Amino acid sequence: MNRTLLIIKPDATGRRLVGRIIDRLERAGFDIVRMKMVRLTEAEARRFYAVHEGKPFLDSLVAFMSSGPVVPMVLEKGNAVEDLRMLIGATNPENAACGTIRQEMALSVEKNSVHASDSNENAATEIAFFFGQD
Ligand code: 3AN
Repeated sequence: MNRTLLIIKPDATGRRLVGRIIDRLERAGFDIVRMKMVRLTEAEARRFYAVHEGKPFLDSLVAFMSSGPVVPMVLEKGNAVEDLRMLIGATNPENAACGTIRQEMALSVEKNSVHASDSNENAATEIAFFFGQD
C-alpha cells in the first residue's frame, strides 16, 4: 500500500463537486485515510507551491488556491501515486484523457479542480504539509 495526497481545489469546492470527486476516488479503489476542509492563506499556498518559485503563473496560482476552501485528503492504495495521476488526467484539461476527473470537471490549466502528488517523495512532503507527521 502507498499513500498520496489529493487536494480538491477552490474551483471544484465552489461548484459543489466535492461529493462527485470523492465518489470517483472511492470507485477507483482509493481509501480515504485523512481528510479536512481548509482555507489556505496566500503565504501557505506559496509555501505549498515553493517548487514553482519563479514561474510566470505562480502569483495567479497562489491567489487562486487561497480564494476559497480546499479539501486535502490522504489516499491509500497499491501504486497510489501513479494510479491517482492517471485518474485525474493531464494538468491542462484540454489534454486530459477521456474519463479523467480533469477532463470531466476542470475549467482551465489553472482552475483544474484537483491536485495530486507526482512522486512518493513529494507525497510524503505534501501529506506532512497538511496533516503533520502522524
Ligand atoms: P500538476 O498539478 O498536474 O502536477 P504542476 O505541478 O506542473 O501540475 O502545476 C501545478 C499547478 O500549477 C497546476 N495544477 C495548475 O493549477 C498550475 N499550472 C501549471 N502550469 C500552468 C500554466 N502553464 N499556466 C497556468 N497555471 C499552471
